[in-house]
Amino acid sequence: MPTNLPPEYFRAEQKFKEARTDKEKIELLEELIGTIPKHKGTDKLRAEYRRKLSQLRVSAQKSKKGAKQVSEYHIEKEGAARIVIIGTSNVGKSSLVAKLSKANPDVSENPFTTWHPTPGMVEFENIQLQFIDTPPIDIDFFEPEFIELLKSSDLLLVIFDIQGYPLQQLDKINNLLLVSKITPLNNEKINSTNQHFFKIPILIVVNKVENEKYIKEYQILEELLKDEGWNTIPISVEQGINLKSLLQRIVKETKIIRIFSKPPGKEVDYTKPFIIKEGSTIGEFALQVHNDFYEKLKLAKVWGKGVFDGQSVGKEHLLNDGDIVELHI
Ligand SMILES: Nc1nc2c(ncn2[C@@H]2O[C@H](COP(=O)(O)OP(=O)(O)O)[C@@H](O)[C@H]2O)c(=O)[nH]1
Ligand SMILES: [Mg+2]
Repeated sequence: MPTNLPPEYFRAEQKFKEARTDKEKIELLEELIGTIPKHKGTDKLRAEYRRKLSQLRVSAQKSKKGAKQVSEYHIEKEGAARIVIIGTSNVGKSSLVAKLSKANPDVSENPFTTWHPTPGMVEFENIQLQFIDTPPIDIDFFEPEFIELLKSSDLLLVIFDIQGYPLQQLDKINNLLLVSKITPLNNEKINSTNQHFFKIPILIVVNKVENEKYIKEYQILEELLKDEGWNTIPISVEQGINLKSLLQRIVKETKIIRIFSKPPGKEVDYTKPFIIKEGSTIGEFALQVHNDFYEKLKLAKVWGKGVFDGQSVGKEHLLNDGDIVELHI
C-alpha cells in the first residue's frame, strides 16, 4: 500500500467495499481510481484497480444480456411467509419447489443447474407461502445479495440428501451460517448468543428417504443431528412422502397463525384467514383488520381453543391458530 494516499481515497475505498451490484461497483471503482494521486509510488495500485475495473465491466456486460439492472436476488415479498431453500447441489431443492408450487425451476441430474433464485408460491390450508429456490452452496464465496436473501426469510429450509453425503452437506451448511452470521432461532444448543448474529428459524429436511436402507440411514442421521439440537424431518419429493407434514412443520416454525373473522350477525369467512404472528392478541388482530378498530373496539367474541364458544374477551386476550373472532366496535 503506497503511503501518502489522501483521505478521499479511504472514503472512496470504504464505499466501494460496500457496493452491491456490478453497476454500483463500477461507478465507485471509477471514483476510487480518481482519488489516487498520479505518481510512481501509486502506479501498481492504479494498475491493479484498472484491471479490476475491466473485469467488472466484462462481467456486467455478460450478465446484462436481458438488460436486467436489478439484482436477481431482489425478490418482492409475497404471501404470509418467505421460505428460502438452501442446500448443496442435487439434493432436490428445485424438485421440491416445483412439486409444491406452480413455479418451474430447472430440475436435473446435472449438478449446479439452478443458478438463479426462483420464487414459487405454495398454498397450504389457505396460507400463501413464498418459497425461493437458490443456487447450490458447494462454493467458497457467497454473493452478499445471496446472504441478504437468506436474512430476509422467515424460515430457512435446509435440504439434505440421504443418498448423498449428509455429513459433508452439514459442514457446508454450518459454514454458510457462520459466514452469513445467521444462527438458528429454534436450536437451543447452537443458538449463538452473539448479538450480531441474525436469528432465523431453520428446519432441516432430509430428502430421498424412500426405502428401508435409507430409512435406516435417516434414523442414524436423525440421532446425530438431535445431539446437535436439530429437529429433522424425512421426505421424498419424488415419491411425495411426508410433504403435508413438511408444510405443517413449516407453518409451525414460521410462527404464523390463522384467524378467521366473523362479522357480527354474519357467517365466518373461511376462505381468507388473517395471518398473524403467534402470541398476538385481540388488539393486534383488530389493528390488522382495520386501523381504526383498535381504538374503537368495545368487545370481541372468540370461538376456538381455550375459550367457550362465543366467549367475550378483551384486547389482551391471546389468540390461537384457527380461532374465529367477532369484533364489535
Ligand atoms: N430418488 C430421488 N431423487 C430425487 C428426489 N428429489 C429429487 N430427486 C432427483 O435428484 C436430482 C437433483 O434434483 P434437483 O431438484 O435438481 O436438485 P437441486 O440441485 O438441489 O435443485 C434430480 O435428478 C431429481 O430427479 C427424491 O425424492 N428421490
Ligand atoms: Mg436446483
